[in-house]
Amino acid sequence: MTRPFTPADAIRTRFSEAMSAMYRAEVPLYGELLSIVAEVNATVLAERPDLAAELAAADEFDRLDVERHGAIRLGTAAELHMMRRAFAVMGMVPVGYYDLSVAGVPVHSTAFRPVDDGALAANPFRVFTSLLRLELIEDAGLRAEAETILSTRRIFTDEAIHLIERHEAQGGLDDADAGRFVLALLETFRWHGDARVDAATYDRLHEAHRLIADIVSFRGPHINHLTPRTLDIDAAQDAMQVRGIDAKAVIEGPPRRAVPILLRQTSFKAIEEDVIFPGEQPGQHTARFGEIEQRGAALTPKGRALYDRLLATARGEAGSQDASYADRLATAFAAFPDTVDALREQGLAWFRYELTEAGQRLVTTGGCRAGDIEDWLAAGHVRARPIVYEDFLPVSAAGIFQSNLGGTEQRSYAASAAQAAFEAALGSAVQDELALYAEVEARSMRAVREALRGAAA
Ligand code: OOG
Ligand code: NI
Repeated sequence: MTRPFTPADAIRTRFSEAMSAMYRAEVPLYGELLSIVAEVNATVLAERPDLAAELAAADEFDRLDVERHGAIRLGTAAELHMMRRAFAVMGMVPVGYYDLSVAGVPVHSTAFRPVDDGALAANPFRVFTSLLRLELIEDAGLRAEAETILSTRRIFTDEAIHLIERHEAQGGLDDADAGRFVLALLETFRWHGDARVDAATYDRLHEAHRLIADIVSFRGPHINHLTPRTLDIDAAQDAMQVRGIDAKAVIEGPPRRAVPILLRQTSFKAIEEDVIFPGEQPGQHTARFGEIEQRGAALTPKGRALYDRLLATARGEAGSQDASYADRLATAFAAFPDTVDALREQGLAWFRYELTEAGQRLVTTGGCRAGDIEDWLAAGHVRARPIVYEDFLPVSAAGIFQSNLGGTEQRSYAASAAQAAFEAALGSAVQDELALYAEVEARSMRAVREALRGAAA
């Protein structure tokens, strides 16, 4: 007799809820962020019923309250490999490659997330997962030491590994196993204040890069932040300041816009936490923080190139004192079209095409419709909705990393992207996020054409 398997979506939701509860207990300020975001979102939805309707139509309304991302930093290829297998149990696959060495952060990363429409609508929980690039530690002695320290730690419990293997062998987990898996995997993300290295070693790692100390010194890759999604990040940022939360000075990403694009993010500074080194020696460590994000339209390669260019313009003018960063950003982005129609007509964003009610009526009454998408859009039989961006931005991620590493230090690595090495460690290729958006758009166009041309037949 075979028992039914628990859907991956349900396991992912249970896990993200358990992680959120754990992080709330560990970092109470995160709980405050959640209430700020809940308040802001409720206000926005009350003031803008049109937005509520749009979100509902785009299958984004129900997921709003559960939507969040987290981040971890791993030390070895073997850890990343097992992490991929663990996330697979929850329907999360690696999407995208982010090289952060260019920003002075000695890691490269991917985002584990669901990719199917249904899974994204149920719960788009994502985990930004970084892998330390040991080869970027200059001091050969320290590099070898870090490698030895990491080689002896076990970040997964036996139970977690056992259930991952069972999931692979059976093709799923029953409900009891799914519950056990969630609890067992949660242990990997838990904070452990007792360092595995002595204070002197910690200091040397810290001197090489604060991030290296964070990754190498502890028993596991503690979750370092969780990020709820807000519908108005400026209001949420103000609310943080009103409550006296030490928020990052600038919001990363594009400026505020009528049609939000990509991703805007801000965070509160990492908290100082007590740690204990072997021999009961007390110390402090700073790594864990809270973040909020606002998501907008996914951009095509053309749109992304324009975004990158305008962002570089705003950032590059840092020397031109007079204007604030926010002003420079707003000025630069005046060149980015800000209506749904312009974004679509100029091929800057990805869209999902669907029948309007009039279009549906046409299909059911067997009416005939010649032409193609543009004609149907003009006739009001089809509508196009921007596809929400489900991924991350390397420049923003680097800004988030930096502001939570104390902010002052600036390293630079003469490194280049090493996607092949990352994928070898991962044990699979990462999915190309642009291909995923292109596929969603193409599929929606096909469905619309089939419906309307079928009606004509
Ligand atoms: C990850 C920082 C990146 C984001 O939202 O861009 C990130 C980290 O600090 O480990 O989470
Ligand atoms: Ni983040």
